[in-house]
Formats: sequence, C-alpha cells, structure tokens
Amino acid sequence: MQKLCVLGLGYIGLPTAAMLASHGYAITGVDIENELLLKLAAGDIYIEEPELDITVKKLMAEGGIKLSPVPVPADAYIIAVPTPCQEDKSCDLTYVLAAVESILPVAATGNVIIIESTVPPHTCDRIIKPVLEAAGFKVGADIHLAYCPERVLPGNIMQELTANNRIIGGCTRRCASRAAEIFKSFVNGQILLTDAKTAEMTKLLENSFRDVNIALANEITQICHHLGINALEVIRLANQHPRVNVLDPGPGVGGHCLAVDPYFIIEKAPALSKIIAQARQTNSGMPQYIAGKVKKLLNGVDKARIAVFGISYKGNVSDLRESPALAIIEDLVSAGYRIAIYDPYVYADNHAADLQRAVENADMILILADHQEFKSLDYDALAKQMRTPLVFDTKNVINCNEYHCSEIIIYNLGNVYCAASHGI
Ligand code: SAJ
Repeated sequence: MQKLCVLGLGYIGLPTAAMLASHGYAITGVDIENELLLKLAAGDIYIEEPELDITVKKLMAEGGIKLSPVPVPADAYIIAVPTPCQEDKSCDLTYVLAAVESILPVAATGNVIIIESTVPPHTCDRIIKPVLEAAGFKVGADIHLAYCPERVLPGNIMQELTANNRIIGGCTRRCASRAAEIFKSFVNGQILLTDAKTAEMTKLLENSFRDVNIALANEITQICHHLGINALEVIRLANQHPRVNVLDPGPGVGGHCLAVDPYFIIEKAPALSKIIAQARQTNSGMPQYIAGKVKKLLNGVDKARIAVFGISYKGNVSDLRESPALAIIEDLVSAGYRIAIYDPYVYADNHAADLQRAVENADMILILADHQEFKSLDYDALAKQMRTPLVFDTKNVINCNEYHCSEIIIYNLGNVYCAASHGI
C-alpha cells in the first residue's frame, strides 16, 4: 500500500487525508500543533463539514490515519498548510517552506511532493524547487514536485473533493503525471495537467474572478441606492441574459480565500493588477458602507440596541476568518451602539434562548450571514419582542413579500422601497 504524508490538518488537509485514507493509502497526518493532534486522537473533529466527522472518526478508530508531529518516510507528501497575508498583503510562505524543510530528512528518491496551499505564481519553480535541489535532489528526475490547488467549497468539501475537476501543475510533465496518479484514486472530475506556474496562477484567477464579480455587484448596489433603483431586481433581471451571471451584493467578502488570494497576484504585478486591486478595495469597503446605512436607519434612536444575526464569513459555516461582520460590529460598537449576537453556527449552545436574548428590546435585527435558519424565522413574532420592529437584511434571506402587511419594516441591499422612503 502506498504511504502518504499530509502536512497541515486544517480545512483542506484533514478532508484530503480522510479522502485518501478511504481510497487505499496508508496516511500519516502531520501537524505542528500538538493540541490539534491530541484533539484528533481523542476523536474531536474541530472542522464542521458534512460527513467529515464520521469519516475521520472511523478512520482514526481503524488506524486508517496515523498522526505525527513530523513527516515520516513515505512515497508522497501533500502540503496543505496556511499561506496567510502579511501586513503588506504579500503571501507569507513561512509555513510552506517549513513544511518542505521538515520533509527533507525523510525524503527519498522517487518521492512526489505536492503543494496544495494557495501560493503566488512561480513559488514552486523559483522558491521550493531550489530548496529540494540544494538538498541534493534533481526535481523531475529523482524527486517530483507539483502544485495541485484545491477548489472545494467550504461547507461542501467532502462532496467537491471527488466531484470537482482538478488541476495538476508539475515542474516537469513527469512531475505532473506522477502527482496525477494520486488524485486519480479519488477524483471523479477531470484531471487537467499543466505546469506549476500556470496552475498557481489559475487558482488565483478563479478566486479573483469571483472577487471581481462580487465587487461589481456591490458597486452596482451602491450606484442603484444613489439613483433610487432596486439593485437586487436589476441583478435578477440582468442574470436572465444567457451570458450574464452577476453574483450577490453583501456586507463584504470574508474567508481565507477571496479576501486573500487576489493579493498574491497584485504582489507579483502591482502596476498591472488594476481591476483586481479595485475589486479588493470595493469589497473591503463594504463593512463601512453597511455600518453607515445602519447608522442612517437608526438615526435618532437613543442608545440603539442591534441584534446581529450571523457573524461567520458566509452562510452555514462557523468560520470567522476575515468575516466582514466583525468589521461592521467593531465600527458600530465604537460608535456607541449596543450589540447582541445571534449565530447558531458560531455559538451552538442554546439557540432559542440566545435568539430571544438577542432580539429582546432590540431596535434592529442586522442580518450579516445567510445561515439557512434565518430564511425561515418568524420575523413578525420576533418583532413583538423588539423595541423598534426593524430588520436590515444585507444577505437578502427574507422574502419581503411575506411581510407586506405586517408591522415590521424590512430593508435589504437592493430594496429601493425601503431605501427611498426611509432615506438610507
Ligand atoms: N460572497 C458574496 N456574494 C456572493 C458570493 C459570496 O458577497 O455572491 C461572499 C461570501 O459571503 C463570503 C465570500 O464572498 O464572505 C467568499 O464566499 P465564497 O462563496 O466565494 O466561498 P469561499 O471563499 O468559501 O470559497 C471560495 C471558492 N472559490 C470559488 O468559488 C471560485 C472555492 O471553490 C475555493 O476552493 C475557496 O474559495 C478556496 O479555498 O480558495
């Protein structure tokens, strides 16, 4: 049985390790966080993903995944460690390089080393390959290096790990084909071979495209508000065109992907990355825009109390990384508003009690994440417990048509009826 080390047991590494162990590989999961290894060994699966919990627990019980703080001799190594943004928004490769260095003592001729972490273009060719060659290996001859970006959607990782097409970018064609052999064991989608720098750039383009599209939606929404036009209706109708697909406006763009990856292109070509940089600026400005709308809506309400519904970076996940909700809350707290938070994914204790406590005497329900639960709440019933029956729905989860004859006043990001008649 082929032995494989997965370095980095986070949102991508742990599901990948579980998937490979379920498809016939002898897996050793490696992580520098001893705390995390202890949690895993105790069956505490710290990542909420459908099917992940059951799969990992079963594999741990059967010895399908062994754990180690350092890499062990194996046939292949997959590196899925964080690549955070530094202060200047450039990519921090510290963890990736530390992972590569940690493999060197056990690396052997014929090994395959696969980078899954999102990295700037030319990282494999110009930064990782020299480290391996300085250790005496000839990349493409006696060791193989490839870049294989993941494109799974948090909240649906286990399903997308097998279904999605996969890009395999090798430092040489042989590197790509050696890495492809591993992914063919579980990927039902197409396996698309290319070179490493193309694969690195492709991954960044995928997320930059999505970030630019969302920025267009956010910009159109601000323009429509200014012109008294319902932005959501404009986007809905525009998307009826066979070749138009404008995404949804929102309170901003969070997560460790779209909010970070475009900067890895900008750092390599700042003078040329104009649209990409502007999109980042537009999306990063949305929390301030939303906070400004909240203040307008609550103008004149003394010591206003706001019930924030949803603080994770997107609906139906508990991940808070780069969440725009946190920036909005910080702005409102520093402006003197009293904030109560209700997020069934982040604070999974007593939902009913938390919900009541949040809305009691509130002057606004501010929806900042599109959690499934928020789509079916009875806002009329909640309004009866509020001091001011007001909802600002920045994720457009509420069907306003259901509340036309009720007491509650609902704004969403495009609804000009609310915007114009109440001057937001
Ligand atoms: N968002 C909007 N409007 C939209 C869609 C999303 O404001 O129409 C916001 C979300 O609320 C969230 C942020 O953007 O704050 C990112 O959400 P997302 O739906 O793009 O999901 P991510 O960031 O969790 O996953 C993305 C995906 N990339 C693409 O769809 C191109 C996923 O496939 C990647 O694997 C992942 O980034 C990654 O890890 O790179």
